[in-house]
Amino acid sequence: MQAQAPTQTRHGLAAGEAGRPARADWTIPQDWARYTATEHAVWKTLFERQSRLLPGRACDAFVQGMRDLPIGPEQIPDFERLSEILMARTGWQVVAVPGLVPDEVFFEHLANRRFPAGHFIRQPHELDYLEEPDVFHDVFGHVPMLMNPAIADYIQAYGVGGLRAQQLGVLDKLARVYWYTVEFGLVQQAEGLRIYGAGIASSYTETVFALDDPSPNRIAFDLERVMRTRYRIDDFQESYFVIDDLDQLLELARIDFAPLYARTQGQAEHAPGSVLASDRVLVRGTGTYHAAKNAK
Ligand code: HBI
Ligand code: FE
Repeated sequence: MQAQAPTQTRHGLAAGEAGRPARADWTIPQDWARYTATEHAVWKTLFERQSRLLPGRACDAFVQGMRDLPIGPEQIPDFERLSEILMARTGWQVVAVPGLVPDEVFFEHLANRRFPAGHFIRQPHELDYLEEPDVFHDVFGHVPMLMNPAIADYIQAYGVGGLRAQQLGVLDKLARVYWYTVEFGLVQQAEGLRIYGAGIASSYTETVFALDDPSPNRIAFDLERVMRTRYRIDDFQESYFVIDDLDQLLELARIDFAPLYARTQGQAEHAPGSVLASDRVLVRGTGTYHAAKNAK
């Protein structure tokens, strides 16, 4: 992904004012006092509809993290207050950025247990449409999971690994692992499949699609398989990959990916929706959602 300087007028800043990062690490002040009533109201709308949907769908760690953090319906959360709690629990901080930042800047933050969160919030007329991660996706979706020690270590390892993968020219492979875990991962709980991926947990429509719709496949997570699997950035996923428990991410954090990069480099890639003979398929999807779209 290539970061572009934001051009829209956001968070009360004049166009252009927000467009240029003042610091080399792209962080900016959150400027919490500058959020308008309208911006807090958008947060509230998103928070309330997502909170109705998530009981019985989000994993226990997400629910617990949300409970322990100062994240509520009334106001966009203050990053400094979040960081105080996170720091005590898992050593993470939340820092404000204007939107997408360059890959190496993103990895450098993660490697140092700083989570870059978009400081702006989407417009009231585009609640389900996002070009760049905003404060709702980043704080509601990602931050509760950072209270979990396994995810906390895993995301840091992704930052360290990202810098290395970039040098090796294999970032596309590693980015898929992040995509199908941190962003769109499902986890097996005693009661059934649950969401831990932030891209799902922060999306009203994908929360329902990922768990309740007959269309997508739910496949047991396999590292090499996922490294070879392309993903959709513009629509719901065709397959979701399921881990047995969050500690599986800790194992991933410890693995040396270098031999896997070498092995997968020459191998064919898999389309987002393909199901392989070697897959452990938990739910075979009907594929009807994407088939109907392709027919148009
Ligand atoms: N920047 N703010 C932000 N958030 C992201 O999730 C992000 C990013 N820059 C690059 C990036 N993600 C990805 O393309 C990398 O994970 C590969
Ligand atoms: Fe994200």
